[in-house]
Amino acid sequence: MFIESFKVDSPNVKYTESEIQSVYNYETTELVHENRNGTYQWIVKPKTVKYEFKTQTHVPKLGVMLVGWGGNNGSTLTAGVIANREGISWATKDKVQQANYFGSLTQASSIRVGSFNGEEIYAPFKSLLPMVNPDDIVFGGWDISNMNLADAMGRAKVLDIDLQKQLRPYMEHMVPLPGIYDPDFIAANQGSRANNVIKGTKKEQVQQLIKDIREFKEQNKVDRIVVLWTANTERYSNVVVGLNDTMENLMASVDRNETEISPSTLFAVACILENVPFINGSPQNTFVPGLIELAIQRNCLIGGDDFKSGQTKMKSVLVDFLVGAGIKPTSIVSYNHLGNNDGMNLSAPQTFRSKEISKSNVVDDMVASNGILYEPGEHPDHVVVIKYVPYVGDSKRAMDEYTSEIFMGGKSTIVLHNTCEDSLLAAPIILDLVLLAELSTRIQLKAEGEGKFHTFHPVATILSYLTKAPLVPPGTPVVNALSKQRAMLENILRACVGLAPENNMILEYK
Ligand code: NAI
Ligand code: DG6
Repeated sequence: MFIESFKVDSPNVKYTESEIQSVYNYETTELVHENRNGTYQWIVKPKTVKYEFKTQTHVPKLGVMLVGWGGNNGSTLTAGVIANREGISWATKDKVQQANYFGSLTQASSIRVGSFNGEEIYAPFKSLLPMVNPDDIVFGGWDISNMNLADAMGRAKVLDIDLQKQLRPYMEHMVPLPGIYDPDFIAANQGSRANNVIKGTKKEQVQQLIKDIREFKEQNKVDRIVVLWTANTERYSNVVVGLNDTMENLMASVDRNETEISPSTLFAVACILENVPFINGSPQNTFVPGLIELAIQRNCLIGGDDFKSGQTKMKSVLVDFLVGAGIKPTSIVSYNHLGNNDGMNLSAPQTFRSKEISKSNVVDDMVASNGILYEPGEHPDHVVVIKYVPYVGDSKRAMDEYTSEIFMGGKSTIVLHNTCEDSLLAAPIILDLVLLAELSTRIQLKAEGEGKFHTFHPVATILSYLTKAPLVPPGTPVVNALSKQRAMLENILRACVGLAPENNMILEYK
């Protein structure tokens, strides 16, 4: 059975006019490796830590500023949200299609609330805590191409033409602000697009971005802004001692107009200085150590890297399943071709390398979790290939081959083929990222023994489910397995309303 909403009735939960307060017992373990009776043993001690959470329930009017607004993802997301808001439907050759938010965890997935008369009861994911309604988001942003969003939607060739015609009047007046174009960081083939750029030194560019953010906030009367990078993939920046390794060095490098500071890092600097959450949807190392330090020092949310949309999402399910089943993946080959502007940009070796890195590390934690299958340091062969084929446009073709060792020396090979518009996968993920980033800034917590409430760590691991290479605070383990990432997110939100984590034990029926 599906219910639309629910309220928790518990001595541990209080709904006030402005907050939901919860007291939560976090059941965890403490490990020690100690000498007992002459031999070293691992001792596991279950422990309970009492946490308090408080979540502001007032939902702000949210502005979302996309870097790369006029790209395929930016224009598709903007169009999709307008279509939902306006209740637009359009004719396809199959049927009359209604706008929807399919593919969005927050808008189109559900959580189990409990059992009632022997039936499982589910509710929308978004009913867990008050979240911004996507229909209410005000979109804006930057692009190095000055094309208005209606034309950009046409250039992207993602949405059905009947839908595009209906959306044009809403999007023609939307024109991106000038972006930061640095040909050293993206492919040379993007040069012809760059007709809308901020001039000046890097320091002046950061100042301009800050001005843009302030003006957008003022003009649109929004309470809160989230900025998300969905612009072209950049090459990796060199991380150099004295250049970008510390907060001071990074800021001094911006002042000195150092060439190795990338446009995406400049956007992130501007956001952090303005205390605006910044999310990186592309694979490059925007978050150089000095930038992470700046975000931590200013307690400003940052999240990334690289949307986890198709092939990698499958990988983080399939390899988790295989390794979890005691099967040993030994070779993973992921090939894809696509013909959109992203594909064209990735056809240059330096930008491809950024993508190759973020797509390649996604099975590390699963491999490390099973010492029966893998020796320390052993990894499956893992190859990633991307080819640019203009004709297929945004309709990416992804082929994967997983070879595994099974029982008694047997081999099992699984082959997957997926054809799908890339931007229709990415757009709902962008939506989730901005909605969850905004929500997480309204949550505060305190463990027993801690004097004061504080926000989550500014490096937002809570967003891991949505990214290929989750950015984590220094010294924190990276979790790539999709089911664990989802459970982490859902269970933290459940804790905020005093609900136990979903443990799937269903003891009441045993
Ligand atoms: P796109 O090439 O259509 O759009 C990128 C836009 O960014 C372009 O309009 C370009 O003019 C603009 N741009 C480039 N540099 C800029 C800058 N410095 N400042 C402002 N604007 C700038 O690409 P698409 O398909 O929208 O993808 C965007 C990013 O998302 C890419 O980096 C891609 O690798 C990443 N991504 C996409 C996924 C998908 O499923 N579509 C999944 C994972 C990541
Ligand atoms: C070529 O692979 C284009 C890329 O931008 C991908 O579409 C994107 O990284 C999505 O990757 P995945 O592995 O999640 O499908």
